[in-house]
Amino acid sequence: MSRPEEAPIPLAVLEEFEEAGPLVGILIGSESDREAIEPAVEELNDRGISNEVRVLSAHRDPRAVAEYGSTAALRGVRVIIAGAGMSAALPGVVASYSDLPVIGVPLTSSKSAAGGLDAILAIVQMPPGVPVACVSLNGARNAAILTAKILAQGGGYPGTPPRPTL
Ligand code: RP5
Repeated sequence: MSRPEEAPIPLAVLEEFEEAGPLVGILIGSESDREAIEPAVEELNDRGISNEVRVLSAHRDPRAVAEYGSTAALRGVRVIIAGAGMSAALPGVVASYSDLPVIGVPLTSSKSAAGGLDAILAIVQMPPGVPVACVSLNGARNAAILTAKILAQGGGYPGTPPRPTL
């Protein structure tokens, strides 16, 4: 798959979307993950970085995850944060459909048999060729800070502090 900056996006494709997407897509595997991912939303909002939260389950609704991953870059999304608990396939699955950097957030779940270690292992053990970054357990805020650092490279984002001149 070619990267968006290498392949100009045909106008007809862009016209399919009603409006441009935000810079950051935040995915969670369940509505029960919403509270745990909220620190990422707050951190991005504090930094003035546009974002959206979507509840998409890699296991319960894989087609929707595929569609999101396949179209996110075309909508203008530049980083995807994906939080999930238990058998946390969401970050890896969305990464398999997108060339955007994906930051996984392993989350604890009251249903977890391993207190969150299951989610950590699911996210960090991606096969070679399909990288997913992984922050700490329930590290939603760190995921947002890492996202801001990624966005600050290259063109940056609105309000990015100027780079120091050496
Ligand atoms: C995972 O299973 C979700 O990310 C969530 O952390 C966990 C439990 O989901 P629910 O059964 O509460 O919807 O897929």
